[in-house]
Amino acid sequence: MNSEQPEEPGTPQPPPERGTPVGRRVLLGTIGLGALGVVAAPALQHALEGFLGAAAEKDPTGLTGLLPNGGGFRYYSVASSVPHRNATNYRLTVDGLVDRPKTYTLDDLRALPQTRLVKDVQCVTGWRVPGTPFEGVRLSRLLDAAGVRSTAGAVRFTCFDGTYTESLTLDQARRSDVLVALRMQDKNIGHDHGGPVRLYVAPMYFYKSAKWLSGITVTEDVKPGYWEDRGYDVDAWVGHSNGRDDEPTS
Ligand SMILES: Nc1nc2c(c(=O)[nH]1)N[C@H]1C(S)=C(S)[C@@H](COP(=O)(O)O)O[C@H]1N2
Ligand SMILES: [Mo]
Repeated sequence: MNSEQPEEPGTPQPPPERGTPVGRRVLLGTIGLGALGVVAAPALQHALEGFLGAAAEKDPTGLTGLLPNGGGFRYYSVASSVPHRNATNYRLTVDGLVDRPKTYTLDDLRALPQTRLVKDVQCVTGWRVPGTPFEGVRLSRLLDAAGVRSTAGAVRFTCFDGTYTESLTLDQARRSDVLVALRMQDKNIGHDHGGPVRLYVAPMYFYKSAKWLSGITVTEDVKPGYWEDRGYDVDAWVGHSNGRDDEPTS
């Protein structure tokens, strides 16, 4: 557990802009005190997420301690508490419109060929962490192993936090830069970052990269995920402004 990261955010809060500390005055000036106490518009809600957990411990106003952790990542969870899973009790199910549904253990996933990608991570709220390595099993490999039926058009992801969901079209899910990730920043993914296994959708905003991944269900159509139900784009392509968001050739 990284002590720099908040663990269980309660009320959401605004992130600093790209690693710049945001002072209390700026915060209040931007959104107004009233917005802190209620659930705001979806976009603001997301912009505000993941903040009070740590700050509240440090300051009763909940308005200080806005600094991102050293690596530039913020801790995000829409669930207030998430169970821990490890090599003993972690399971990933692949089911739905497939010929061979399967349940993987962590060791099963580790035994499969691993792909490593190093790209920028970008949250839709503006923060970015450049050149972050992710490593894991290509989602396309798990889909091929399951035998996707011809009627299928999409993939739905569920999480053992019991709340978060995401989805991709089948074409998106089959891209070579979409991983069922076991490692991030060249370490096994820790609990706070969605370990032991999270989705990593390299070319899309980071909200697509569902943490604590526990289910992959092949479906007919895309069913919008948690944030998408709250107003976010289902097709969450990151702008190509960094010139590094294209699909890798290898
Ligand atoms: N299960 C789950 N996955 C999630 C989220 C979440 O709240 N719950 N937040 C998303 C968002 S908005 C972002 S920016 C990233 C944050 O990942 P991190 O906590 O590793 O920085 O996770 C994404 N995946
Ligand atoms: Mo995000």
